[in-house]
Amino acid sequence: MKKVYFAGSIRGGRQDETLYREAIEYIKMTDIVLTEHVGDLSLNALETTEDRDTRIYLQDTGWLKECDLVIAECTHPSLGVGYELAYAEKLGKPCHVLYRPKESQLSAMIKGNAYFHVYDYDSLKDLAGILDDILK
Ligand code: 6IA
Repeated sequence: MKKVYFAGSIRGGRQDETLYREAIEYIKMTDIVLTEHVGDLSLNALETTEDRDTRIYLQDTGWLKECDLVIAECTHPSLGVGYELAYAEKLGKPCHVLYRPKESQLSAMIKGNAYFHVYDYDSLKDLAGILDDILK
């Protein structure tokens, strides 16, 4: 079983929360997701204390070192997800980026970087096939 770091917007906005959760549940049928909180409907993204944020940073960068691959949903832009992708690239982890071109334009810093495997899709129903390809 592969260890997957699933990245999705938290403080950048939770519009895609349900989709993240569905993707995470799908991945968990065959593999391990280190970052289940990204799809957690009870997450209060606005709550913050300095201590908690330090713990989150240390925990997430630890998981990036531990994971076998990163899957990032980037339709809804997030500073944290962009940072995680750059961090994972420096660690040499395979990075797979999902986004829906009808709803947003992917940053050139991601789309223009040949290191990232970018997958366009239309809706949730297309995700299973893409995730199967990534995880096989
Ligand atoms: O800038 P953003 O918040 O949108 O960044 C989202 C990315 O950063 C996600 O892919 C996460 O891996 C990571 N991240 C951001 N916030 C958290 C977090 N907050 N916990 C874990 N990872 C995070 C907990 C909030 C708390 C009130 C329960």
